Amino acid sequence: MISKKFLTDLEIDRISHALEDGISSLARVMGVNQHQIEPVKKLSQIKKSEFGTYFLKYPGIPCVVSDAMTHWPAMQWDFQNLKDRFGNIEIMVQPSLREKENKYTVQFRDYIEYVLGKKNASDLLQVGETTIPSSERLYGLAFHPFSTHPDLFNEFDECPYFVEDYFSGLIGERFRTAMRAFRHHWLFIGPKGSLSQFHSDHHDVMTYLAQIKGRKLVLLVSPNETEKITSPEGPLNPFSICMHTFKSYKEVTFFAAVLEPGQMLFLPRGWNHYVLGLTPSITLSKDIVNIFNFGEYFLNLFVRDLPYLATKLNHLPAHVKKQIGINWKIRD
Ligand SMILES: O=C(O)CCC(=O)C(=O)O
Ligand SMILES: [Fe+2]
Repeated sequence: MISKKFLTDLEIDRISHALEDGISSLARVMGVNQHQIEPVKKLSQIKKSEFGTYFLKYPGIPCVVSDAMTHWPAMQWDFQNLKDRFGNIEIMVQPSLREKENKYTVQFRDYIEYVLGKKNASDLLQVGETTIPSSERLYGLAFHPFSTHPDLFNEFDECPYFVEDYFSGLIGERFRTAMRAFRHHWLFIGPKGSLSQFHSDHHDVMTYLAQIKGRKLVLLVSPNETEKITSPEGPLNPFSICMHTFKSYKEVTFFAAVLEPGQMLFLPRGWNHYVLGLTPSITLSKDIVNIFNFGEYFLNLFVRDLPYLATKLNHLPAHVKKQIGINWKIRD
């Protein structure tokens, strides 16, 4: 069994190699029983009217959809043309999703060279910044070119054909501006070994992960089993299971899939996901809200997390605030 959070290239190759024997071969590498690994359902030609009832009713069933992105201009994105488009932008990179510390600002152009293995982490960072251990990968997961390049919205579907989405379905320019300002779109660009540790998405949104380039391993755990993969020290790392901290890991079912370009993973609300880049990759992700999660989303964001929401609105650019009619400011 592999024993660290960040995996070396060799360890990732070992996982890729095991995957050639099928998804259940992961059990061997993870040190769990074969029956604990289930393949994620693969779907196409989905009827919207049936999808909600069968796949989204809590706790829902995650799935990989193979025919939602074929017509997207975004399928043409690659490392080179994104570098040509956004080379001068500065982006924030960090070792792993939800990592609070160790965030670094780097030039997008240099970061792409790093993603492709042509630069080391130390070449990327400014003089004076601490050197990072060579096992850690820097992940460009806060890259958000959409506000400065709204033309990007014409290159993919904000709402895939098989699902309802209030963010894109409700009409009105003001509403759309507000929703886009909220940042419900995410572009993840990362090297081989990029890591998003087990987490579920903010405020109970549902999410799609659209794979544009490269391959990723995804492991999913139902919201009903969250406590089995959670400890005060952090989430379970499926490739370094610590018996003491996670007594019940032998009871967890891991839904697993390898995401290939053109495939879209759809996650109902609350599903825990662990995502490992098997190669350099580009993934586009979008939050979805509809009748199946609106209640929880509303309670989370507008009731429980109201101070966060107010602060976020307070910090929107002045022209956006004006456009959507925010006439107030938070007092110091
Ligand atoms: O692709 C990844 O590394 C993680 C993506 C993710 O967690 C999300 O979009 O919600
Ligand atoms: Fe996520």
